[in-house]
Amino acid sequence: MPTEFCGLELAHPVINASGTFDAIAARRAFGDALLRHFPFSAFVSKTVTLAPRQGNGPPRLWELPAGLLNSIGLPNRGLAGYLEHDLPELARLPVPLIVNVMGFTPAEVAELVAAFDARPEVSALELNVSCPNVETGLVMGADPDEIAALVRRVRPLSTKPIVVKLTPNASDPAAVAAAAEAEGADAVSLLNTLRGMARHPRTGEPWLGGRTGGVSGPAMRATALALLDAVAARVEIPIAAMGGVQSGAQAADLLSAGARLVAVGTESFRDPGAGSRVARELDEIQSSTKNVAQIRP
Ligand code: RRO
Repeated sequence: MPTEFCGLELAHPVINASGTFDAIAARRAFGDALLRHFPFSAFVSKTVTLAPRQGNGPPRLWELPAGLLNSIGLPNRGLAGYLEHDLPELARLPVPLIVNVMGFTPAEVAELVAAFDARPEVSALELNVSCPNVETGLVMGADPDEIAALVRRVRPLSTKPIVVKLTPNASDPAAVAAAAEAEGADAVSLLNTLRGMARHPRTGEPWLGGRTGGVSGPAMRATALALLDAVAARVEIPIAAMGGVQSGAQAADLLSAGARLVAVGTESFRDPGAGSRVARELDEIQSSTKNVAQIRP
């Protein structure tokens, strides 16, 4: 199932959702077998910020009946630490590397985009815009004008494909996607997590150290399909879709709703090989659909 995405030639349409698969830890756990059987056709790194971050205090997770609530809070080494420690390891993966970046002002995003433009190990950039612009107080990915201004600013700084990751915590994410496309984004990905909360079962206080978190997993499947349907009607650039995918059939739903790629996220926490399994099941579905089409055109 070779698939083209923003000029990248991928072996199949299944990638990972940012922050849901730690390829460096997986390499330590599984050794070179990980490289021989890498579950995804491209690897999206966890979010990198300019400065190092500790992340949120515990607890960071809460299990839901059909998914996960997380409030990890972007722990990462920061740009310099990522370039020194993470990038050399991720460059050894057998698939193209897409680096996910987040800044708290457009200037910070610009600095990150320019820094990664200079790195040949990086095939594309994904902008995580699910955070407030500290200058305007608006969540960048929730407002079409904020996104337009951001993409206009960073687009000239990189020749690499730029993917804008949409948040469902917006009144009109399809308008955000259209604004990103108009300013030169090469693709959009959707969706980031939906804001949610859990209360401590005994004290009634907020459970998560970060107070609120983001819902992912099967609970998000219907939301992802509806959002994808709306975005696919508004943009022509390719879409990488995700939201609770656990099987090839669910990946096929996203492809038929207009996605070019499908990302596996929360399912990888349960089964680190989920990406390979979903790709295999998807291949079987696509082959049998083609056979049926040949019998009954
Ligand atoms: O680190 C997080 O808590 C986090 C991020 Br940056 C994100 O984009 N989405 C999410 O669900 N959690």
